Amino acid sequence: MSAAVSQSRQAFAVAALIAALAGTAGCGKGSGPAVASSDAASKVYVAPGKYDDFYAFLSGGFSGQVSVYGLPSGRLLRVIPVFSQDPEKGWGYSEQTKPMLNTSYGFIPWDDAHHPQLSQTDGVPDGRWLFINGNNTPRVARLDLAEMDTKEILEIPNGAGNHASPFVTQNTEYAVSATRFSVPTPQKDVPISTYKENFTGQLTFISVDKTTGRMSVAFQISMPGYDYDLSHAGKGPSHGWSFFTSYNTEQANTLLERNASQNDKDFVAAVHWQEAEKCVAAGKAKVQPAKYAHNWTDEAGIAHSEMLTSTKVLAVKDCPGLVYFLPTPKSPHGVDVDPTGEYIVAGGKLATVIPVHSFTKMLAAIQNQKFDGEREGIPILKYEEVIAGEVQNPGLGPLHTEFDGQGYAYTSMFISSEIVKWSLKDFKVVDRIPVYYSIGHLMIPGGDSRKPFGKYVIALNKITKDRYLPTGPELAQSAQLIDITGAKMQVLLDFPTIGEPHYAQALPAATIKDKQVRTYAIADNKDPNGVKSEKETKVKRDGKAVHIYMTAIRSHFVPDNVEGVQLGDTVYFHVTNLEQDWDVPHGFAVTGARNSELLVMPGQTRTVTWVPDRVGVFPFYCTDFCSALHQEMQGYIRVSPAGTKIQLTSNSPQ
Ligand code: RUQ
Ligand code: CUA
Repeated sequence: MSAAVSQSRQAFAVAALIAALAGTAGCGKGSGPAVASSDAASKVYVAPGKYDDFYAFLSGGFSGQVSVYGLPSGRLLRVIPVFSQDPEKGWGYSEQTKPMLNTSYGFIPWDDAHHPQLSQTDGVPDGRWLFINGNNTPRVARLDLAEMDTKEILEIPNGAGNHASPFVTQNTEYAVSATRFSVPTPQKDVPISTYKENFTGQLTFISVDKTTGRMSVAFQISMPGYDYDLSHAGKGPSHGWSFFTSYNTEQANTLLERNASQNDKDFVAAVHWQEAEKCVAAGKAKVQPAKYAHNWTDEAGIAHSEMLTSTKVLAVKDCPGLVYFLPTPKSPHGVDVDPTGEYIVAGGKLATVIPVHSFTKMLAAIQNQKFDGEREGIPILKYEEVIAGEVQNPGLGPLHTEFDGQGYAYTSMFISSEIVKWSLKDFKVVDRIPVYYSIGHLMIPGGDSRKPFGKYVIALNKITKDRYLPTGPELAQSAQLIDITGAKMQVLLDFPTIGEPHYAQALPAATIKDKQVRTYAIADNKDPNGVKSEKETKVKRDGKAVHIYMTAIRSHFVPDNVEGVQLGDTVYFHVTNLEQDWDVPHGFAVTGARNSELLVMPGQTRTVTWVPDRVGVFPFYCTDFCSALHQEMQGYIRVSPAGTKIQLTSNSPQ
């Protein structure tokens, strides 16, 4: 099919699509129940006491967290707090974790977490780290998969809406970030109507230390003021490149639903980051002032925050060969690279076909200068020269594509609420299955890597109308587990998710199951406020600050009686959990604390701050049912009037 024909077909369909998008697109239209077949139950049944085959990491969207599920059972195993304070675990409430949520805007207790990305070695998930982006106040977090804990959060300078992130390169050389919302860079006070003159986009490459995982902003690329939406890195032959979708190449600054849907094609930006490395090494990047926070947790489990002050910015004009635009219909969203690294698949929200670009053809087109003009110094490659093919009549509203490693691609269709399976050989649709409803992302374990593990695809659905018992005005988002081992896809299971699951990642359980940390060695506890035994516990006054160095072990605190605190004091409970047994955290809470509990892992120290506001004797207790005498795990703290003669004392052995 010629590009011209495909274009006119698109033009016809687009008006209808915009109308459909504005309405109640695809939701609960009663397209018939999805009935799982009779053997579905046995395929997802994991007998009590047995483990699942896969760990799946789902983003929590506007919950700001990551949730861990077992597949195929769909059992929720854990919620890992990342960008949002989590009172269940004291995350962002304890003194040791608060600095993790620091930003150049101050302490921010929430973000919108979209795309988990497993670290990769040679293009295969290696089970070391999980990265995830914060969309609102641009940040990228790194989680350690042996502890299932957030270890680092890096704010992205010059950013706004960090959506195309963190999408790692083949050996986790970089995690990327891009501005979904172009903004004046550096920020300045200008009329919004000067968008075209004053607003720019930024692509950011964050280097990841091979051994420690430590992130730092390596360089940024200043781009035309479009909206950069999603990304994936090249792999195999296309290693060295990263691809970013853009929309609003119209550069509208108002009513984008119409004004940014004018152009027939927007762009996939192909960025040759290996070229950028050379340009940066040759001193072609400009050092610009920028203020952004870098937060990390040290070996002692204590978070630190530093404010960084500059970034290296590369202008496209100073680095020829750095970026090319691949014309792509129409307001593309996802961009996904197949396991061989040859095909670059974009999901045009308003497109009627799925365009598949060829990396080989792209290189040839660059070589032979098959350009269709340029935008702000970036050559636009001719569509016909780079396109490998178009998937015809795929459905409505293609968003994201994953791969099974068997030569097939699976694309989510938001508007027509379905997953479409098509062949990478001839780009023909071979199967489709309805999902309930309005699917965003989809995920095959390893499905964006060089070696998909296959077996299942999970539909990550936005709307669940009529699928679950109703729960007031809002219903849980949902995931649907679909078997992809046969010729026909088969729905196996629905399970509700926490927050909005945008993207997800999964890997075989064996990769990380045996690496799980069970306890922290008490002998290695390096928290300056930790103690290693009950003998070391004590209370200490330092002006108006009262420090209680306390231990917890089944089933008591030491000390458990403290007197001599007075109104006006700030009390720090430094609680060390002396247990050296797996799965025995202790909790800690005190009456009237304007704070959360602490949940202290074996061998760890956590500190909660308490400012008493009245005289009396107040209980504290363990919040995590730890033993037969858990209910006895309690104590008292006495608060006297300001200026009392009562000395600070406790019943600790010292
Ligand atoms: S984006 S579907 Cu971040 Cu597609 Cu959610
Ligand atoms: Cu310790 Cu309950």
